[in-house]
Amino acid sequence: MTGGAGFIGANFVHQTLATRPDAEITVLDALTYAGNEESLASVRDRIEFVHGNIADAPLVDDLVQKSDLVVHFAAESHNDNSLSDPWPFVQTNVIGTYTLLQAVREHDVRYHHISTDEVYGDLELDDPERFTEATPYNPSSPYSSTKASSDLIVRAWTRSFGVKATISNCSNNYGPYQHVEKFIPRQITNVLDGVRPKLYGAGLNVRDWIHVDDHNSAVWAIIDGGELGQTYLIGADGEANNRTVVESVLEICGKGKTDFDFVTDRPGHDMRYAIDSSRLRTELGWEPRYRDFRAGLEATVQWYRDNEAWWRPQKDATEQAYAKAGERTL
Ligand code: NAD
Ligand code: TDX
Repeated sequence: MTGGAGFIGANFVHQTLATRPDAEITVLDALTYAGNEESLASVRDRIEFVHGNIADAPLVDDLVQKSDLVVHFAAESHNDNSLSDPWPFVQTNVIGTYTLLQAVREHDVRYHHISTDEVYGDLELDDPERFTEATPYNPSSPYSSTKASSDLIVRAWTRSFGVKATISNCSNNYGPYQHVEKFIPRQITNVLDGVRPKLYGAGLNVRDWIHVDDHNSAVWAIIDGGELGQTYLIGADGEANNRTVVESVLEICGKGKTDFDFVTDRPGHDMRYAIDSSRLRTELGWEPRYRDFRAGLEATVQWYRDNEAWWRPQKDATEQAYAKAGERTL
């Protein structure tokens, strides 16, 4: 697998070792600013860790040759960073995925591609429709456009070269080991530091939250039972606007519900994402385990309270990057 030192990938390693003790896992990860070996420290002797880049074709070819399944999580994953500097997104998300596809094609290895609902663009707040597997691609940001590009490469390699691939497009994840640049960990750690949370624009943008363990159980359902060449949307009916999420974090931490600031909006900020995951549920029988977002959020706040040593080293640099990008209180 790729990207095992990142947020979702590290949780995938832990879940897989817990539920499939016979699995032999090799992690390929470049340990960018977003990768953290500490996330794998407790299982380090149960996996093979390779420090390397998914765009390194000879390395990828060698590792793929020795594998019977490739699950591709590695990516540049943060929209705000993609607005400051899109190049690493093209390099990793497009060229990196191309490199993996060439290797699985060469060695006829089963491949699962992890992607995002952001490839579909956004919805109006009052749109009765949600994203389905048939929704046309319409990405807004450098991040989502490079993820869309990677999905299209997978589809083309499947059709033209018979690569044995499936794709999943998931909504916003939350849970342990998420980098403090992302919305929920950023606000939790701000509140723990006595800093007011920061809402972009009017705070009305809606995200469809899913616990990372539910994302990963869906990935396994698709690997086990998904039809080759097909795409599955992953979501847990968790729509909430950003202001509601911040109010919940403040409440959980014993602060006033209005103790937040509005800051400069993200350029091109997608208004709403919403997933219809009927296909995954009816065809593969998958169901989320975390149905109570508030309870999942409470557990996540507790995880960041208990694991300051994990996130503290990234916190100052992350906030400095936001300040340098011009974020200011409205
Ligand atoms: P992350 O940024 O936390 O982790 C990315 C990992 O990939 C890091 O460990 C990093 O070191 C590694 N990486 C980056 N570039 C690399 C390269 N060139 N070679 C090797 N390793 C490299 O990301 P995440 O939030 O865990 O997302 C994982 C995947 O899930 C991504 O493909 C993302 O698009 C997708 N996704 C994320 C979400 C979400 O809410 N976070 C939702 C849907 C889909
Ligand atoms: O400080 C903040 N204040 C704020 O209001 C930050 C960091 C974000 N936001 C808003 C922007 C979004 O509406 O919160 C929402 C969530 O923001 P992010 O955590 O940056 O996530 P998003 O842009 O929605 O993308 C995420 O979900 C889809 C992941 O980062 C992607 O990797 C995934 O594909």
